[in-house]
Order: sequence, then C-alpha cells, then structure tokens
Amino acid sequence: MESTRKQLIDLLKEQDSHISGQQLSEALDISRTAVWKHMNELKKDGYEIEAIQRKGYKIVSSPDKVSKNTLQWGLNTKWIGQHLYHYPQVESTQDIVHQLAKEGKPHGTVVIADEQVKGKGRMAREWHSPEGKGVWMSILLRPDLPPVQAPQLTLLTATVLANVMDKRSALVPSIKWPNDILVHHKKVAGILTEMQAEQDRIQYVVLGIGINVNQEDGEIPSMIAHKASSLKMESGEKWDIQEFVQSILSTFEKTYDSFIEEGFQEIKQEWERYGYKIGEKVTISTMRRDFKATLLGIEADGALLAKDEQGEMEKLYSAEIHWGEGGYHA
Ligand code: BT5
Repeated sequence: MESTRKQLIDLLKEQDSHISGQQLSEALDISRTAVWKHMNELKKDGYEIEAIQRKGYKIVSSPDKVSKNTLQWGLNTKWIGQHLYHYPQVESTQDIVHQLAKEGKPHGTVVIADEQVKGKGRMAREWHSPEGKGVWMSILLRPDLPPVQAPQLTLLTATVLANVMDKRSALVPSIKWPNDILVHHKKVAGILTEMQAEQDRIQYVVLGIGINVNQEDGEIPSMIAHKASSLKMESGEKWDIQEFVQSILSTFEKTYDSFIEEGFQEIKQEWERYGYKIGEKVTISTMRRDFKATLLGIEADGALLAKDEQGEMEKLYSAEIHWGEGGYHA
C-alpha cells in the first residue's frame, strides 16, 4: 500500500500532462478502482487533483501541510526517509524513534511531528515545539561505528543544517559548539543525539533535530526570547517546511554517506567554516580554572580546541563558555 502510493506520486510527478487511470492501473498493477481510491487519499492529504474524462489525472497543486505523502513527494533519497512517520501531535519524536528502533526498523527511518508537547533538549531540558511552526524530527541511524565516534554525528548534523540554511536563504548561520545553530547570535535550531550502545559498537542512534522555522515575533516564549529566534523572524520570509525538510534529508544522506566512506576530515573543515567565534577570543570556565582563550576548532572526538594566552592548548569537552558581548549565553 505504502509503496504503491509512493509510486503513484512518482508517476504523477513525472507527467506534464494528464495520465489516464488505465495507464496508472497498468503501471502500478492495480485495479482502476484502486487507482481511484489512492487519488481520494491524496486529495485528503491536500493535493489538488484534476480528473478529466478520457484524459486522466493531473496534479494541479500540492499542499503546504506536512504529511507522509507530501514529504515523500520528490524526496530523492536512497535510504533516508524511505520509512517515514508523520504525526500531528506527539510527546517527543525521540521516544517514538527509540520504540521503532527496538522494533527493528531500518537505518534512515524518520519520525516528524507538527507539534511536540514534551519536546526535549539535552539533560532533560525542555524544547518548545509549537504546532506547524518548525521542524520537529528524529532520525534513526544504525552506523557501524564505535561509540566514541557518536559525537561526530552531532557535528555532521550541524553542518548539514547550516549548509541547507545557507543555500536556501541569505542568512549566515553559524554553529555554536557543540550543537546549536545560531543566526544573528540567536539560537534557531538544536540537535539532540541519543545513543544505544554496546561496549565497542553503536546499536543505534536517535538524532533529534529541532528548528524554529515560521514563528513570528511574540511566538517565542518570553523566557528564551532574548536568545532564541526563528528563520522567518531573521529572514523576514515564510519558509516552506516540506521543501526544507526534503533538502535537509537529502543533504544529510549525501553528507553521511561521504562521512562513512571518507571519514571526518571534511565534516571538521565544514564545521569550522561555520563555527561560531572560531578564531576569536572568549572566556572559558572549567572545573580547574577560568581563562581567556582563542577558539581554534574541533577535534575528531568532538572536543572544542582552545589556546590560552600563554599558548597552552586546552581540549574542552564540557565547559562553560562566555560567548561575549552581544553573544549567546546558554
Ligand atoms: C537542544 O538542547 O538544543 C536540542 C533540541 C532538540 C530538539 C529536537 S525536536 C525533535 C526531537 N524530539 C525531541 O523531543 N527533541 C528533539 P539544548 O542544547 O539542551 O537546549 C535546550 C535549551 O534551549 C532550553 O533549555 C531552552 O533554554 C532553549 N530552548 C527551548 N526551546 C527552544 C526553541 N524552540 N528554540 C530555541 N531555544 C529553545
């Protein structure tokens, strides 16, 4: 059923003109009544379909509401999003993917919701995920990697988000170590990586992506309004969430595949290109001391590399960084 719907969408998408019910029924090896039933389902998803006698069907417009079909429409990926679940409202997409992982769902399974009522950040923090305003999505990955490499997946995801935002707008995104995407010093996206692992092998990773897309002024909770924003607020334009998700997924797939084949080096360079305050001086507080240092970049284990005023290098895994004047404070 699922794959027939996808094939039907693909067939309709390829056509500039109408395609007859007969042609569709032959191509899909289903009855004409079944074709008609699928068409009705597509209409329920918000597709506007023109049906003309003796000519057939044509898609006049696709909906802007997010659904499984509208997302898979035009999604040119090999493995990511081939299994895709969309829900109007969930507690957290992370929990659903953990459940699907335990049920044995494959690498690349995606869960996306219009709204999360218990969206979560790191360390059980809250993640505000209002209905229809953003991308609230989790991806199941089954990488054949040792657990120490898991932080690289967070860094990889950050480069994907920065790249896609960069390409699709005039905004200049930056990546604040370790996992925030900022625009004009304000957080527009966060990443939550959760892992299930044995001693030397990752069993699976649930990669959560939260992006504030179409919130308007006043729609960001006042508690965080000084440090958070949305792509619409920063760019002045409304974003098409479906297309945005599709380009995130296809860029993610390409980036991930080349990371698996060629290693971390390119991700590191890309991350540093977008890295917030890389090359600049900040104040750092660790368990041992407070000091001023220049941020140099990241290491393969996910650490942030800094050089203090005496020229001594520090690898930071968890430290409080005072991002400075006009900067972001976590
Ligand atoms: C993150 O945590 O930035 C990770 C966010 C991951 C959210 C996704 S949405 C899909 C998937 N399902 C989930 O349940 N989660 C993932 P962290 O670095 O800990 O940042 C959390 C902090 O950011 C909060 O304590 C707030 O201060 C702030 N915050 C909360 N909601 C925000 C929002 N919508 N935009 C910007 N900042 C926010």
